[in-house]
Amino acid sequence: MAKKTKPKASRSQAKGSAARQSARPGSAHQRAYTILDYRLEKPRFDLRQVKDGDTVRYEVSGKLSGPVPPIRDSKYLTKQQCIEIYRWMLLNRKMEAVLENLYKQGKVVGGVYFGLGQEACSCASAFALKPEEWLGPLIRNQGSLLVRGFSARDVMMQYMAKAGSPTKGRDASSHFGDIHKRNVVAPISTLGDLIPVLAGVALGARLQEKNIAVMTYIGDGGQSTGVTYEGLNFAAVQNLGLVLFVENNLWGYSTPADMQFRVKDLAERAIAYGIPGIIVDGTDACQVYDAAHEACERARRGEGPTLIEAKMMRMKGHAIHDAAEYVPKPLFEYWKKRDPIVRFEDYLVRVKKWLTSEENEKIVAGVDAELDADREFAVASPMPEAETAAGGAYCEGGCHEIEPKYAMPKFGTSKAARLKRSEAAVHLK
Ligand SMILES: Cc1ncc(C[n+]2csc(CCOP(=O)(O)OP(=O)(O)O)c2C)c(N)n1
Ligand SMILES: [Mg+2]
Repeated sequence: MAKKTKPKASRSQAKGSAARQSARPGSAHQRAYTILDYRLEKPRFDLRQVKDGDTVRYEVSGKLSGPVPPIRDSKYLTKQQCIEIYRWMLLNRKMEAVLENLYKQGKVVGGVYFGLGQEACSCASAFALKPEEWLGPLIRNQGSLLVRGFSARDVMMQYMAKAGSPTKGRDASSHFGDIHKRNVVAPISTLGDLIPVLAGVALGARLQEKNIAVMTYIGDGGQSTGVTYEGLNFAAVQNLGLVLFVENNLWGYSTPADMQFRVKDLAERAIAYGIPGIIVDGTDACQVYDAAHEACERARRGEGPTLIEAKMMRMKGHAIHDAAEYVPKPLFEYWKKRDPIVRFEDYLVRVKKWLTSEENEKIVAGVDAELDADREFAVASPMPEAETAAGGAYCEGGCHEIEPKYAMPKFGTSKAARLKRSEAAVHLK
């Protein structure tokens, strides 16, 4: 006789009972996790995909008319530092306007990428790093490059593939860094790949008994890649000082964020890695800085990685060729009112009175003058000589010497150091 087995619960029944268990308030089966949310406003709208004949379009509904939130006072930034970040943001935006013009004049080789609306995220995040720490920017983080010491001239010459550009005309967009002076890892186009690389930089520093902060970025689209998981998980289990900004700008090419993930906020993903997750308004430089600073301080204390989700909107298309027609107009109107530079200017001039109108005008004029000089220099500078075309793409004996910055672990003989050594042996097995 066949043995009678208890019928298994169907998938939906099992799901239902688990849901009931976790829904019981105060139940021992319920766990709570904390996601810090620094925002002063939580946008509430939904995007719907609507079929329109043979094509699809997106419609937005929800609360799009609320008042614009104020800038949140920073817990750490001084008046002077706020003004400095504001200037970087202006330079970032105005430099991109120059790039757009250079493209339209046919002077750019290839496309141009913009971080319009994301200047606070790029500039205030990179501002939290110390010079000896490391940054791995993405294509939209041209503001981060400026903060790390590249000039607008470098960026312009790079887009125009000039002989004097950071890659000497070998690349015509963002694939440049500086491993000698500015500690910038060149962006890698395969999305997510910078994360394990930056984790590796932090690991290298730890082998030198240094806890440093390393920072990189990933978009709302790119965060779905496998290597994002692998890199961040590696950083988490190794307790590496990675500060990962998830730039949720609502679009990945023409795919809305709602079609990229099912969690409410991407910061929730931090829970699965066992690391802190924080949400900031990516259009508020003070919030971005404070979250970045706290994450860098954790990193410097050897407490491991932090995931910071910065919410904002990509205010242009993916690149210059993309008019972003698929973005519903009310979304642009909503985010335009939350412009990071206009609001920061208002905060510095009218709310805090840290800048007079005259001082502000002087800053703007200074940025314009710097960009005029850089544009003139970049446009007038030569293209690479044709006969050099074959060189420099690969390392040819000495053309491109990479000196190791990090040597073998320098462990001392103290008990604490011996402990560290045995810990490292376990970590590195
Ligand atoms: C692994 C990988 N898949 C696809 C691409 C092609 N690609 C380049 S940018 C992009 C969209 C990225 O969107 P998101 O991560 O949200 O960044 P955003 O452009 O909004 O800053 C895609 C799919 C890529 N570069 N790498
Ligand atoms: Mg995106």
